[in-house]
Amino acid sequence: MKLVTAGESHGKALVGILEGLPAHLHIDFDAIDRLLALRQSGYGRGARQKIERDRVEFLAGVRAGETLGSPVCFQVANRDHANWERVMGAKEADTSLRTVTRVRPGHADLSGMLKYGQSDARNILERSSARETAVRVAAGGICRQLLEALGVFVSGYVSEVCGVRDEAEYPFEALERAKDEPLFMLDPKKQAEAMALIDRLREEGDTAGGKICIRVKGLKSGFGSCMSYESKLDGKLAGALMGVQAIKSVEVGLGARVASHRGSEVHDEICYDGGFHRKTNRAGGIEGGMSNGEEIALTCAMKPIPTLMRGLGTVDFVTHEPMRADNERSDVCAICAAEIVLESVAATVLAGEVLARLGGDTMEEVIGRYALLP
Ligand code: EPS
Repeated sequence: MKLVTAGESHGKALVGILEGLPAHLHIDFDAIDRLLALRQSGYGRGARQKIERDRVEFLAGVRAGETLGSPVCFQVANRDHANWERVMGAKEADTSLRTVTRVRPGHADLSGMLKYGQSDARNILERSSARETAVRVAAGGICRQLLEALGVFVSGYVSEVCGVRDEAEYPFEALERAKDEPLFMLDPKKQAEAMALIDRLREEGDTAGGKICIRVKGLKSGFGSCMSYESKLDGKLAGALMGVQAIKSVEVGLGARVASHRGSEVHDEICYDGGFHRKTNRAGGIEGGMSNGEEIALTCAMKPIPTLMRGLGTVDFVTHEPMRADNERSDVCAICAAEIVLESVAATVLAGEVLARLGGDTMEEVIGRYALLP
């Protein structure tokens, strides 16, 4: 299965094409729209989210609510495009409008301009913008529905905002209620502290990142492979999750903590009770590059949004004069959006792994083959 996305932040729409889905996958359109709405939610977002009302629209590959086995094409419209038609028109555009030359530290602006021969960062930031993740959430929404038909569920929560940390461990069933919380945090005291911090940062023209825990329940063992380095499941997940805007690290299970503990404190002892299990899950459900049947546990770090309202020091791209970086408006913290995006990207990788291993032209074949796995 392959996902291609296209679209600029203030262009007409974001588009995705998913190729390789089996026929007869029932699509719950409302469930995808609920994920899109969740991606727009969260304490600390900026004014843009008041403009957008993201909805998925299918253009191809789905008929009467079911996939046909052909490539599935879908779009999420940019409502803000109505305000940007003169700037972003495909055939005619006034490129003297809304130019950005005071390149922003932490963004793709400067490296992108040098690489693509542009003198206006608009031509870079429109695509590097995290707005693109809306369509990856739509793709992930489709993939989650495939996984759910097999009994595989993806969830998660926010475990840190800019140093305000929740280190508690939660059972999978407790995670879903995070989506009812303003910062997707499960500890009310920590969440209140994080919200107060976001208020303070907004006043100071600053931004915050944080950490997100993603968990997957119900995936059988043997997805990914120990046989070649490219097929390791942890490598594929980490690569895809690092491909989400602003994600700077991905840890599996104990992650970086493995370095400071002895073997007996890191590895999970094996037992048998009618099936093989681990007594603990420090490996985060992946050993030797393969799922081991335990929950998959991933922790991702998001950097603070690089557009600061107070502007970091930079130089103008054209004049080379030192000045404060450009800003038009900015989120203070988009950790909830990132949480939904990371769940969606993990679901897309795992659905791809399931289809690569099992094949199947129809959902019935995929479900039947999955049921035969130990
Ligand atoms: C983004 C900048 C902001 C965010 C945007 C990502 O948009 P604008 O420049 O239009 O104010 O709101 O995110 C979204 C629009 C979204 O839907 O997530 C950036 O520079 O990455």
